[in-house]
Amino acid sequence: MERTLTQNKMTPNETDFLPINGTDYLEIYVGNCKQAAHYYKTAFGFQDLAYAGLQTGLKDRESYVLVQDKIRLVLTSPLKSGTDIGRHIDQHGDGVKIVALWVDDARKSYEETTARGAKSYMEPVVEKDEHGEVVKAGIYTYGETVHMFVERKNYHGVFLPGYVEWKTDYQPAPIGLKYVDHMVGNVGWGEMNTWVKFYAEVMGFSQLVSFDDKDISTEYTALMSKVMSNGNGRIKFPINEPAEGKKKSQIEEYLDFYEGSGIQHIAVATDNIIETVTALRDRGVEFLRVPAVYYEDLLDRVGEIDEELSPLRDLGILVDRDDEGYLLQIFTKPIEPRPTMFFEIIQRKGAKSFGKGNFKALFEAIEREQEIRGTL
Ligand code: TYF
Ligand code: FE
Repeated sequence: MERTLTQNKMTPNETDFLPINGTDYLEIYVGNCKQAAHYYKTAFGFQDLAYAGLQTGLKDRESYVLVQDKIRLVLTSPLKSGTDIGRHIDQHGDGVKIVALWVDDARKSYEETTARGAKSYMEPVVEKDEHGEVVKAGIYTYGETVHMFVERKNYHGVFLPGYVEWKTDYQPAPIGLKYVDHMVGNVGWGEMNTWVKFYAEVMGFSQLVSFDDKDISTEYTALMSKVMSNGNGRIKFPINEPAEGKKKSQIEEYLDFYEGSGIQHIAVATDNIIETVTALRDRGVEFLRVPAVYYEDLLDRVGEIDEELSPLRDLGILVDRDDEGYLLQIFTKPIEPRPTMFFEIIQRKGAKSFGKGNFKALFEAIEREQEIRGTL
């Protein structure tokens, strides 16, 4: 059963101890950031923004920063052996290390959360260059994943102090990705409520929705999921835990291959999913497919929608409706050799939920992929 709970509603004299303006950037540790940057530009339409590495005096790592509307991606690789980045990649493969949150007061964010039990990743530091000043501080969440608080006082540089502008002649067109809608974490057996409690008590988030294994168990796979959201609703973090099923849950498969808890999918919003997905497919991005029968009774299930059925069917876009409207969504296949991280493309037309009506068809599509991989 889907339970939609109320959003954080604070009484006038109660204040959010961790106000967050939005997602600041996502940093992915990758084996080859130069090639990864090419992939995110070519396939996903990201644009050059900033660089740090040998040319800026760094000796141990290199980062390329890409942008598309409000989304900033930092791709980082080590330049030598024995770094924590290299160790992270060795254990997890390419994966999201940092989910940075844009705040007005990074020191206070750090103090409030560590006082409530957050494990420190980085004490507050002031970073400066000729373009101004930024305060950063970080705490750990599940696995080795980090939340960095970024306070951009009066910073006018391209990204952060230490980065220089990066602009090349190769600049494929953007494909309409707008902002990070939600980011999903997979956590180990029995850990979901620990992390729900972490987001509630340490970060002041509240629970939006929960699904249990009865909602979303298919023939083989099973999982539980709870969605945590911050006060203004700009940050939404669903958390999945595997549940016992007939065969290996897709969440368990992730945990085995990632060798721990971590980010499972990044959902990015578009205003025109048909155009965005058409462009992504043209550029070689592979998506999960549901069987054609999904579209036979789609309009009976979701009612009237603005889009024509045939492009949705041709592209494999899924549709779901809730009390407030509907949403369109589609999922890429994993984007690295390990079956771990993938992207979701989502267009919301009023709906605030996560596509519960699609879970069965979607999870069965994931199972078909697991079967092909031989990991089911
Ligand atoms: O974020 C969500 O909840 C949806 C559905 O392994 C979902 O995108 C949940 C779990 C999963 C894949 C998609
Ligand atoms: Fe999602």
